[in-house]
Amino acid sequence: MTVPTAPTAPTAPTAPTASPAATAGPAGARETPEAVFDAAVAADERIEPRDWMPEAYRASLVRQIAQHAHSEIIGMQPEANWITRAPSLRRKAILMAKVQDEAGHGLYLYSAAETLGVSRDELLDKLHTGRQKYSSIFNYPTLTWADVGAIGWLVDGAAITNQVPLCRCSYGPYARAMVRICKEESFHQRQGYEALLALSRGTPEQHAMAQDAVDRWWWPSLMMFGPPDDESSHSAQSMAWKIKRHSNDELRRRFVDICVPQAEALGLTLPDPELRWNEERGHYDFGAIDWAEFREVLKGDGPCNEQRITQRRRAHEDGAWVREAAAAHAAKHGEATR
Ligand code: BYC
Repeated sequence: MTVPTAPTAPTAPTAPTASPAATAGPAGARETPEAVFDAAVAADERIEPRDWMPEAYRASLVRQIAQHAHSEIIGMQPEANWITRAPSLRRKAILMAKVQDEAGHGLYLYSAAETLGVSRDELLDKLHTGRQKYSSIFNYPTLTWADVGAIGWLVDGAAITNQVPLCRCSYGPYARAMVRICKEESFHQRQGYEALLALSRGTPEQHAMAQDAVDRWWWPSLMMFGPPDDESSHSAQSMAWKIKRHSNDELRRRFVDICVPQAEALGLTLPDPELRWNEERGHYDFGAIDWAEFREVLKGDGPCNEQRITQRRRAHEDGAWVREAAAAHAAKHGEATR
């Protein structure tokens, strides 16, 4: 049986950049920077760091990119929990590579945010003091080895569905970072699927372990796409600016449609008795999401919120000497080459 294909990342679009503060319009009339920005967005051109941009556009990008970067580095924790207990050398090597990839994604994204005039230190401080969010999904525990497979299949699968359109985001540095991230996420999704398939086809105990993991990760994965469209405060503006290309509900529907046949191929059941194909809509109908649970997790009251942020602060403190050593080395190197 072939492993169902994960959505693949498109190659990097090569749209021209928005012209910096061009002032002459077609009839020679002077154009405001805002008009130049609006025209670039309308023409699907890229906005680059030195281009004029509305302050609200900049702030919204910082908010989204920072939340995204924080999710990548906090997301290392639930999976790292299983590195020392991976069932074979092969599984351990794959998992270590995956967790390292997530750190890399964090780095690309913090770098993209820095092009908007914020520093990484400032963003990390906001994460550590609860002033910026990270994805709700990482506040759930990884109780068994099968959770590593379920995260790869469902969490990385949801991430790809959400992030492939971000490769076409109007802000150049974010869009370009997403191209590479999506390629790596596709590999992560495949490894999760393959690990779950091995369990599903294993002993009855292994099959039950895979099913239990899917039962626990399915609904939180659907919450990753954010609140329903009528409660999404940022969607309309972000879509007008072409930061987001699709609404939260649209991407969630797309993800469900992708997962149903994959679950069938895995021999596992998605924990939703209301899941059925709707011929008229051309999509699967699915049951109601527990938005009260989502709000609790966002408020900080999910099963692992406290553990995740405590561990993150500790890792940051433990890494202080590395940052100091790197800064000292850079200063010395700078002096030597002056
Ligand atoms: N969790 O108006 P809305 C990964 C917040 S990394 C927490 O719809 P927007 C991976 C939202 O921020 C996965 N908070 O917002 C890593 C906003 O709050 P603020 C992360 C959420 O921005 C390692 C408020 O709710 N992916 O996959 O239009 C290993 C209202 O929401 C969540 C990204 O970050 C949530 N689930 O849409 C494996 C992708 N949902 O800021 C895998 C980039 C919403 O007003 N981000 N909120 O305080 C996005 O695409 C969009 O920001 C979202 C939300 C779709 C997430």
